[in-house]
Parts: sequence; C-alpha cells; structure tokens
Amino acid sequence: MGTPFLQALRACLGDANVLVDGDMDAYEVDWRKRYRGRALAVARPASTAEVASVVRLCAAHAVPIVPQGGNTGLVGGGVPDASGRMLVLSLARMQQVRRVDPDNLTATVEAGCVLHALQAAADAHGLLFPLRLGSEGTCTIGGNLASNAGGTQVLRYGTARELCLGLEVVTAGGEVWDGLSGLRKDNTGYDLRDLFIGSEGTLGIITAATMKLHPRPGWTLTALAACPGIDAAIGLLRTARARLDAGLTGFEVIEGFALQLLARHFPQLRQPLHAPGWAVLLELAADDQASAERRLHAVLGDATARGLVTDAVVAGSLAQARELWQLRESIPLAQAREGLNIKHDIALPVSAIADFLREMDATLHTLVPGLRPVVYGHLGDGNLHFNLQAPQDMPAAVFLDRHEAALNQRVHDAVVARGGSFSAEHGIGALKAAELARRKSPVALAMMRAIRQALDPQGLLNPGRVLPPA
Ligand code: FAD
Ligand code: 2HG
Ligand code: ZN
Repeated sequence: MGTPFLQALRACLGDANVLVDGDMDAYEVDWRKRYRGRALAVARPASTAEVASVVRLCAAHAVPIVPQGGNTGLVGGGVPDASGRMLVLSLARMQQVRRVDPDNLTATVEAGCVLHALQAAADAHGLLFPLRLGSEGTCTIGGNLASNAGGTQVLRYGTARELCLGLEVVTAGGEVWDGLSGLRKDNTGYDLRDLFIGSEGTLGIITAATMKLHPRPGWTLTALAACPGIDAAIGLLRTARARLDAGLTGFEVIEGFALQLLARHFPQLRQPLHAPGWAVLLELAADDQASAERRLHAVLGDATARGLVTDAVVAGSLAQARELWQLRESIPLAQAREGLNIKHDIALPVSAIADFLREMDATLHTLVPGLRPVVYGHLGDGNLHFNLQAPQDMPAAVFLDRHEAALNQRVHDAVVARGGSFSAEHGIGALKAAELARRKSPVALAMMRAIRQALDPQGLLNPGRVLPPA
C-alpha cells in the first residue's frame, strides 16, 4: 500500500501510473549516466488537471518534485537526487498536438510531445517547426522550453524561447495558468512566459505550449567544407552571412579530433573529407534548387579563392544531406563511447572564439598533459562545445575527480573574461548550480532567489537545481 502520500497518488492517477522500486530505473539516471539518484516514486499524469492534482498533493505532503520529459538533459537537472524523497513527475504521457493553426503559423502541443512529433505535425501542414537537436527523437517540448534548448538552427530561427508564444503552467500551489496565447504582440504586464522558459522546472510545471511555425523553405542544401583552421572557418561564416543573409540556416564546426572519434566509434559513417583540420557543416535555404545551388557555389567559390576552404562536398540528395548531419549529430554519442568527459557548453562573441581557442591550446595541456579536447558546435550563433576527454591512459573517473574543478575554472574564466557564458544552451541543472552561484552578480542572484521564493515558497520544485540553497 505504501505511505498516505503514495496511496493518494495512486487514487489520483491509477496504480499503473505510479511507479515505485524496480520500475523507476530509467527515470533515475541521466542520459550521460553521470547522475544516478533514487526517487520516492514516478508519477505519470495524462492531463493538466492530473498534473495539478499531483502538485497539490506534493504541496500538502511537502514532497519535492523533479519534472521530467525525455530525460535527455545534459546537466543532471531532470533526475532525482540521492535522498529518495523526490517525486519524478514525468510528462511523457501528455503527447497531444492540440491544434495546428496554419493561418496564425502556430501549433499548440502538450509538454510531453516529442520534438520530432511536432516537426512532423508542422510538416504535414506544409510548414516548418525549426527547432533541431540531435536528441529530437526523444526530447520533449516541455523539456526544450524548460531548458531553453538551442540546437543547429538558432542563427536563423532562434532558441526555444524565441519559438514560443504561449504557455500553460501548473504553479507550485497546483493552480493552472492558461497563458496559451498565440499572439505575436501582447504588452499586458510582466512577461510570465519568459520567466518559465529556461527555469528548468524550478518555477512551475509546463503542461502545454503554443509554438511558432514557419513557412517551409522551397529548397535546402547542405555542404561539408574543410577549413585549415578556426580563423578560416570564421572567415567562411562571414562570407556565408554576407552572401546568404537569412538564407543561412545552419553553420556548425567540427574540429579534426572529433572526426577521429567518430571514425573510431562509428566506422560505418562515411566521412567524405580527408582528415580536415576543421570541418564546417553549412546549410542554406532558398526558393528553389537552382538558386540554392547558385548561391552555395558562390559562397564556396569565394571562400576557396581566399584560402578559407580547401575542399568541399555538396549533398546531392536528401539522403546525402542526412548523412552529413548524422556525422555532426553523432559526436555526443562518440564522446560518450570514448568515456565520460568534461563538458563546456560555452557562448562567446564569434569575434572572440579564435583567441579563446588559442589561449586554451596554450594553457590546458600544462594543467593536464595529454588532455584531449573535443571541439565542435554551433559556430553560427557563437556556441561551442569545448569538451575535454581524459588523456588516453587515464580512467575517466580519475580524470573528473582530479581535474574537473581546475579545468572548469580555467575554461570558464577565459570565457567570462571575453564576455561569454558558461552555459549557452544546456542549462544549469545540478552540474552548474555552484558555478552559477559563484559567477552571477549578487544583484542577479538576489533577483533570481526572490522570483523563486515568490513562485515556490515551499521550495518543492526541483530543489538544488539552478539555484543552490542560500
Ligand atoms: P529533460 O531532460 O527531461 O529535462 C530537462 C530539464 O527540464 C530538467 O531540469 C527537467 O526537470 C525540466 N523539465 C522537463 N520537462 C519539464 C516540464 N514539462 N516542465 C518543467 N520542467 C521540465 N540541447 C540543446 O540545447 N542543443 C542541442 O543541440 C542538444 N543536442 C543534444 C544531443 C544529444 C544526443 C543529447 C542527449 C542531448 C542534447 N541536448 C541538446 C540536450 C537536451 O536534449 C535538451 O536540453 C532538451 O531540450 C531536453 O529535453 P527533455 O525533454 O529530454 O528534458
Ligand atoms: C550538440 O550540439 C549537443 O550536439 C550536445 O548540444 C553537446 O554533448 C555535448 O556536449
Ligand atoms: Zn549543442
């Protein structure tokens, strides 16, 4: 039977939707297998009303809640801690696409709707939902919004925040806020929507969202180009921006060692360029095939003439484009297979990136000889994944234990000194809560704590995440 809390939870959701003991494993460990906690139970509500009832029950019994969508988060914010006291509130059963409104260019979906399902729903109407992540087959719109996900199309369409018009949220008190507006203009007071986006489950439970759709481009073309160095890749970005403007929809960089890891762990993936120093994956959209090809060749021709590009392949079909994207999207998996690594998800002004990388190259190896940086990311919007793999002969656990703190400090100091961010798109979660407390100004921290206190006075929503205890 369990405690009065579990009995009430079962009465509310039905026995099948309250998991305990051995059934909770998949909910208790994060994608990277870096955070493994223990939950009190897992609740799987099917509607907003059920979410509200569960939250009211938690408030009455002082049970902390960790909301969970697809559990693909990379900062340990979506799994319970080790206390055995937290309830995992999974939104996975709330998957409905409530409405697609082609004239308003919006779709309203439930929080547990998988990102790929929303992309497909938009596509079925001849429209585009442009958020694109390697985890799109599993991550959910609720999780995307709670972490303000970025991905590969941010330079053209913005982050999850910029794609969201309205939200439905269950508050910490178990009330439902219906803010599912589809309006592009609405200046009626404080923007509550933007408070919840990026709050990682600490201010409310997102149960549904109205997202912006876009017209689907007439033609999309993808190319992979070899660049001799990061300066050349940035030169290519400047050229592509100047010539393509809003037609440039993706601009990803991959450093040579990341390609070597791909070859080691995914030998079946064809690598069309021969051992480039850096590779750039570039995507452009145009009205039709002829204009897409003309514009892309102009960019590559110009860049080649100036020595920025030494080799390039252009996808001749959708399948070939998919293959090129698969290379890029498989890097996090190749890294995971190589062993647990230290992730730095950083944003910098594009103009500061080459200098940052030079400083890292000159200093990090003296801290940890044999260190293996894996550098790739969304150069088009200034977001790099500057991830550090252990030296070949050092077990990952020893590497993290001995060197994580010092490496984080060195990397984040260099980022902050250049006006950058130590969390560009993955959020704070448990991984970076202490770093946030260290690096945010006292004024910013005080405002954040005041907001959290006002919206969740009992401190039951994802405690310990984003803001560490004062
Ligand atoms: P979860 O992992 O379940 O949760 C993430 C956070 O949001 C947690 O703090 C959780 O408590 C909270 N949360 C979840 N649902 C709700 C809700 N309904 N209401 C309130 N809080 C909630 N991220 C990027 O930004 N860009 C990328 O390119 C990218 N690529 C990735 C590639 C791979 C292979 C993987 C594994 C991850 C990648 N990610 C990327 C990270 C991750 O997929 C995204 O952060 C995604 O948005 C998380 O969605 P989710 O549904 O899995 O959320
Ligand atoms: C990506 O861009 C994701 O592939 C994951 O944001 C990055 O695993 C990472 O560090
Ligand atoms: Zn990324």
